[in-house]
Amino acid sequence: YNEETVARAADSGANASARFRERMDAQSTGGVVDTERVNHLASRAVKALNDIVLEEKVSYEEYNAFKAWLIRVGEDGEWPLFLDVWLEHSVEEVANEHREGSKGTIEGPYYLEDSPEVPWNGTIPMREDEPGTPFTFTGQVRAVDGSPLPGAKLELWHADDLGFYSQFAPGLPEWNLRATWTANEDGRFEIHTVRPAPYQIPTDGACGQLIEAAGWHAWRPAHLHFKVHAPGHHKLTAQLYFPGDEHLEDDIASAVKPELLLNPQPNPDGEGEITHYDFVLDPE
Ligand code: MBD
Ligand code: FE
Repeated sequence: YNEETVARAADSGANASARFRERMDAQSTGGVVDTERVNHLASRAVKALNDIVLEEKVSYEEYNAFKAWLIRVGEDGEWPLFLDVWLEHSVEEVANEHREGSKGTIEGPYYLEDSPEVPWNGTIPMREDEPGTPFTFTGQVRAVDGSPLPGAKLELWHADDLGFYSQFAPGLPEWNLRATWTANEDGRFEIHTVRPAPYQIPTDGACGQLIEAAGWHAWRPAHLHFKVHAPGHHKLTAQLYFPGDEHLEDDIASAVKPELLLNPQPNPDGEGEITHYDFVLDPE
């Protein structure tokens, strides 16, 4: 897997920017935020930055370093990464504050639509010699009233055992560790994959430069990304985490919640580990 180790920030950033632009272009565009709201939010954002400069007595040296860094974020294609790591968690909090079903969390920069469909108990696309602990994930999709949701769709995407995502790092098959399951007539699913590794955001780009300059760290705990949806219900975007992970308490993306922890056990019927987790969807 040598090639993966040469994954570069500017490549994954360019991919993330291009994929995001494609998705936005496919949706209805233009005028989605009205003038009054843009005026209000943009004015507040500009004022917040000016307040920092005045209160902190920011120097020309600091201003120019900031300006150079912002330029580099764009050049490295790291706006999706920067925004999803340091801002999306608040947007998610606002969006889902009234949900009664399962807790969600941020989507992050590496989701792709239309991953390959597999049966309700299928195996995720992976390499023949895919490294990592075999991982079985069973559960049920239900409505808040407890009724099962047959035919619910579950999209799963996650990093490999080295922390790389297909289509954002070189040398991986196109749909590696990405798939869509359809729950059976009881709303149940049985997912077969491997455990992902903890994820380090690229250290060689603008975001890595900020982390280094500020003395922060670049780690997210190992996680499985899900989107779960069924007709008449709100789509749930979630991530699930593993107990004992070093970075549960200091996720750089602030996206861990206690409800999102799995409880994997040795699999009595097979290799590796097994875990159970149910998803409860809110009505639309
Ligand atoms: C990830 O894999 C991720 O999930 C988030 C939120 C940010 C950066 C990388
Ligand atoms: Fe991720």
